[in-house]
Amino acid sequence: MSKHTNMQRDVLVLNLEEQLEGIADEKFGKTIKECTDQETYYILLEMSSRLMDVAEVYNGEKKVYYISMEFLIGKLLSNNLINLRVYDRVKAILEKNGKDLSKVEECEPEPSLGNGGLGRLAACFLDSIATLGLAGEGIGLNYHFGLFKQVFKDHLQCAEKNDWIEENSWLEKTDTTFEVAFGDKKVVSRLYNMNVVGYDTGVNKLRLFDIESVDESLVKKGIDFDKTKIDKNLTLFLYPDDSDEAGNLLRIYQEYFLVSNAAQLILREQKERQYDLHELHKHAVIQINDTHPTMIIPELIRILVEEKAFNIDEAINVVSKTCAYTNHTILAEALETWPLKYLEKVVPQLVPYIKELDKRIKAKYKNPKVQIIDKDKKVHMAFIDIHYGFSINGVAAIHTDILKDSELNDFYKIYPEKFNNKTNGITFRRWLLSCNHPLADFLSETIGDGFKKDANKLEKLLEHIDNPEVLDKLEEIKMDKKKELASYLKDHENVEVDPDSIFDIQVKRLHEYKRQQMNALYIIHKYLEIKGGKKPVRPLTFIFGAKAAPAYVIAKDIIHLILVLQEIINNDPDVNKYMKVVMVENYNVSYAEKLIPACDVSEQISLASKEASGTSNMKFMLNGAVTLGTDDGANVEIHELVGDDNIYIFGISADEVIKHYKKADYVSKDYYKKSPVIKEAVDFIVSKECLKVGHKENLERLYNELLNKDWFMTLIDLESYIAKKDEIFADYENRDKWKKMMLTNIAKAGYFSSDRTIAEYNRDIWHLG
Ligand code: NTF
Repeated sequence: MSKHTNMQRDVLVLNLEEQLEGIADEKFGKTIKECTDQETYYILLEMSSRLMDVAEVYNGEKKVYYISMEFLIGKLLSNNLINLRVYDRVKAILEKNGKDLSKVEECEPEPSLGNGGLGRLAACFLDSIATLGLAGEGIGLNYHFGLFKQVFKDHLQCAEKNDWIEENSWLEKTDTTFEVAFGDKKVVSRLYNMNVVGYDTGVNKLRLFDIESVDESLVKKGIDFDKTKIDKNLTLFLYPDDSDEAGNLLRIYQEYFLVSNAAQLILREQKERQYDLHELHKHAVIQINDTHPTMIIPELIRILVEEKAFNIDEAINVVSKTCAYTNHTILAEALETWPLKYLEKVVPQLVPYIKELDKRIKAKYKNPKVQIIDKDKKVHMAFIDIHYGFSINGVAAIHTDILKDSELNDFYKIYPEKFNNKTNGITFRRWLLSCNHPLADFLSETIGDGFKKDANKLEKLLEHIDNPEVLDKLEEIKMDKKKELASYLKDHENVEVDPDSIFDIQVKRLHEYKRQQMNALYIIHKYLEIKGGKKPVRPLTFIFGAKAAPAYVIAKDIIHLILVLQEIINNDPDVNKYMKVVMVENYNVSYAEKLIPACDVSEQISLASKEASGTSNMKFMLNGAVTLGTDDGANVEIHELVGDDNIYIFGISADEVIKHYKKADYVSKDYYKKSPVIKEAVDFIVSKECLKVGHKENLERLYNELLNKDWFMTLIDLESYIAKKDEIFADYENRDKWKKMMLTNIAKAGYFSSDRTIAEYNRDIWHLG
């Protein structure tokens, strides 16, 4: 930070109280004491932006552009105050004036500009890029409605629109506008900026593009809207329903809108700084977050050829040296393949370039599996990234190995040097300092606050593994967080849970591969056991948070089942003393911040090989939960770090799963027939009890799916899951052992700081100065 800006900041911070009073007076003609929580929120917004205005802006010779359709930033107030290093002072000043900062935080609307892990990762990365003092920015879209708001009616998920943009917000409208031309229409974009503050460092920007002509009145019932009116709906929603052609086309319009704006922004900056575009790769690196922004490659090539007088070879060469791709999944349905005819309609100007890129590959390689345009005239977006980018990374060690050895093996054989792993990470500012103040404070007292800048210092905690005071304090902090959550659940979900029970939590998008249905089958099993007279030693609380894609029928059926179980179990006087089920409504980042610190058992139970990494597993561990999981994604690395004694692993291995898929020999009914325990649990889905509360159609469909398809092999792992879960619950009673496991998990979580991940991206891919 330069001396000059440092001084300006010092002046502001020294007079923080005066500053705040000044803003209160200017804005509302009141003192802080007289302001409402809402007004206080606006005052803090203004104060933060003054502090950000005097912070350093990074501008190195080379910059990373992290392009993503999603930035799941969550609320920003608390995080920004922490990163600006004024949180404690602000809190104290508010307290003096009779205000509670956590109440003020509640006034902030949550921007839900992402679906789950992929979008949240992008937000963590921006925090770490700024914290490490790297020049970088995020480029995304300013959706008016984020991921839908989930409401439960009649035990079913309903989707409602989820707005967040207010007059006064972290968004700053700029004068930058670009023209974006599609095949059949043109729109004019508008750039909005959001500051991204690093922890005790400078500020970067998140660039969000919008169109002025968005018409929010297009939304009719729930989240239904006319998908064909592109000039009015382009940035209306995150992920339109893509189950039909109009939804798919809108998605391509959105993706091209993103990359066209990104390309114009990047090239404008190169021009302003008088860089030679032949050396683009020396000044810019573009990280393509999953395949969604892949069209940046043909778009840049097109602009260089058509507007900057490059010949095609030069253009391909420089763009290929500038773009890097991150793969976040091996699930076929998430790997985008667009019918060429869709691209011809939306972006005809790119089609000749995509064909040229494809032609060059076809000339070189006969293997149909590596060709960009396949025989059905579908364009494999990931293949563009792999052939015409310089780096491809997976997001956890096992995931990258699976990419190399099976999913993308044909490519790995061609370009072994391009493949690399970058195990995901999370920002400790949000997922510890902000969401768990008591734990962060206690850690500072015990091991010093070095861990805030260097997460590996958390390991120092291990020195205290035999210190009963430290262990008891960890337990006490956990208990306080459980009490807070219990009271929140009472107010918001109208469910009473016992803070003395074990909090077993599974929060993540609803997907069959993540196997919430397996957790539900365990709950049924436990319920039947209790009914049969076998009581657990300690009550159990099973908490879920999950949204299902509105077009994903079975996922919605699984939510239905969980809500039906919640109703039956919580109202059964024989059972509700011993167990409760809570499916929280509208799980989002803010909810995660309440659930994660209160968790005892972290459910990470995906079918091995299917969860690329997972990131909630890291957040739970950091907050002292113990993982119950399969050897999948980053669980594998957690397992290696904490050792067998501090994690509960079950289920078949990724290799076995892959073998089953190759041979297509998994028959779920065999497992059902073989095991009375499995049969009993599965049959309960269509039992009289369930049918009385729930809907026949949904429950029968789910039952049949499990019996006849079960694509993600729930039944193969169910028995070992039940056994492991019983074991972890029994071990919870060995309090000394459990507290030590908590401590070990916290101490070993340092590796999963996104600062480490970003340092690796920079070292191996970006090479920023
Ligand atoms: C997700 N991918 C993966 O499913 C998670 O395992 C991973 O932690 C996150 O990405 C972040 O890397 C997706 O959401 C997508 F879109 F690729 F399917």
